[in-house]
Amino acid sequence: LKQLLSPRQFAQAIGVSESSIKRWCDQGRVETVRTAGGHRRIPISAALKFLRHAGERSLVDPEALGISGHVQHLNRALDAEPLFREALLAGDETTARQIVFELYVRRHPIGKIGDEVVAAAMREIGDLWECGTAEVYQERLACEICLNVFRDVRTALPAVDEDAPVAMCATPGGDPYEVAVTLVELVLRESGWNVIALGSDVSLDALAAAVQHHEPQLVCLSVSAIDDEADFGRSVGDLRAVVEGAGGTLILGGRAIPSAIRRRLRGVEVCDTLGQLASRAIVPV
Ligand code: B12
Repeated sequence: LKQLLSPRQFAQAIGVSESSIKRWCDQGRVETVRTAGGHRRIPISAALKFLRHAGERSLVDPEALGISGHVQHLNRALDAEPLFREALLAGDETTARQIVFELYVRRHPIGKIGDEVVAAAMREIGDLWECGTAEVYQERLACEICLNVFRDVRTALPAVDEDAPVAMCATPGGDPYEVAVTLVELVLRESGWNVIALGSDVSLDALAAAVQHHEPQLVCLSVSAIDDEADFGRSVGDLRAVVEGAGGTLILGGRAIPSAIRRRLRGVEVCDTLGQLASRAIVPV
């Protein structure tokens, strides 16, 4: 991706005249910085924000933004999964980033990108590792690439309102799975929550303390690994009491939640996918 665009490059990308872009820059419709010589430049994050959020304009020439070549015609998120997986396995962060941003500017919700592209690709990579076709380092590199790309997506999201309600997310103690919880963070940010992201491997006691301090209206726990199911069930029950006591709702999700464990979590809300989370986690007005 190019980091700074000239008005001409951005005009080419979205198929309007350069003078329209300059006008929008001056009206503040497109965030603009100035070079030392006084020329307008549009940060890539501002260009992506505009494309994704400013109504009817769409990307007609991705190459003008540095989104190029083979990922140019991805209209369905599912088409992107094999390309994304290949990029991860090859350690090709540039292509992985281009794919995610291509989908992002085509207005695919982050939850959908997470469910249909990232999780699907990582599941395949896990299977390849299990049967000895992929090396451990490829799996680790794939995670790092995802996390780097997500960091860039976060900077492209519009700023949340200062008075937006607070949501919190984490994985429980002993759960090292960062990719899923980072996607949860992005989905909540995209929905307009003011997110306090505590990351991975947070003991439920530590999380309860954070809840008491910040009183979030929503707490999302991403659960990919559980040591002791009975113990986990009890701790989640305690956490739920703390969250509800502070006026919030607890939502659980993640690969380790299905079946057996659900029965121990009676009354705790569970979502299976990020898409479900996005429709459930509407910011209260
Ligand atoms: C990456 C990875 C790791 C990395 C994680 C690194 C990191 N920084 O995150 C590391 C190296 C830590 C790791 C370790 C291990 N792993 Co591992 N790992 C994976 C892998 C390849 C991808 C996981 C991932 O990030 N997926 C991407 C996310 C986005 O997808 P997701 O988890 O499916 O999440 C989706 C939903 O569950 C949901 N969701 C998730 N959280 C939430 C939360 C909310 C609120 C909501 C609404 C929804 C939601 O939305 C997501 C998008 O759809 C999986 C393969 C797989 N099938 O998942 C194996 C896999 C899970 N690992 C496996 C194994 C065996 C291990 C180890 C035991 C290996 C070892 N011998 O050391 C250890 C155990 C670690 C532990 N303490 O549990 C096995 C598990 C087998 C089993 N039946 O349990 C798998 C399935 C690989 C395989 N095919 O064999 N692993």
